[in-house]
Amino acid sequence: MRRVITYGTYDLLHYGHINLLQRARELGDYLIVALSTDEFNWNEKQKRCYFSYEERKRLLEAVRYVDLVIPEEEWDQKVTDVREYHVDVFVMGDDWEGKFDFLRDEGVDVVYLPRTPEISTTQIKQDLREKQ
Ligand code: C2G
Repeated sequence: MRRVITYGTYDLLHYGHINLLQRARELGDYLIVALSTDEFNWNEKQKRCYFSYEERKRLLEAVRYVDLVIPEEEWDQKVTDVREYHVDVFVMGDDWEGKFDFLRDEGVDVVYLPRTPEISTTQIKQDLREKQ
């Protein structure tokens, strides 16, 4: 079984995220999503999520391409994650191009996939504000 992992906040879940998850899943047989916790989002990414970790986890677990959701609590957990979950492929959108190449030293394929250009949570929030 070829196991794939990817990381992210996934708040507000949108079709750009689904495009990423679908392509990531197609690179193997099993997809793990390491989902940023509320604390990690605020402390490390200054992101205050609309949905809590539990709500975001529930949404992702309902996505057909996702097999397992685990917490992302720190930047440095990726090496232990790929070892612990016997990961073959690490996938991120290409806004992260080059940032995780070190994982190749763990024998993991590192793949950066093109982002879906026209959609982002920031864009959604901006559109909603303008429509009020
Ligand atoms: N993404 C995408 N297209 C978009 C928006 C996002 O392909 N229009 C991808 C991102 O490239 C990322 C994933 O969807 O691979 C999740 O996006 P975010 O929740 O914004 O993830 P991020 O905050 O970048 O967290 O340790 C890594 C971090 O946790 C990544």
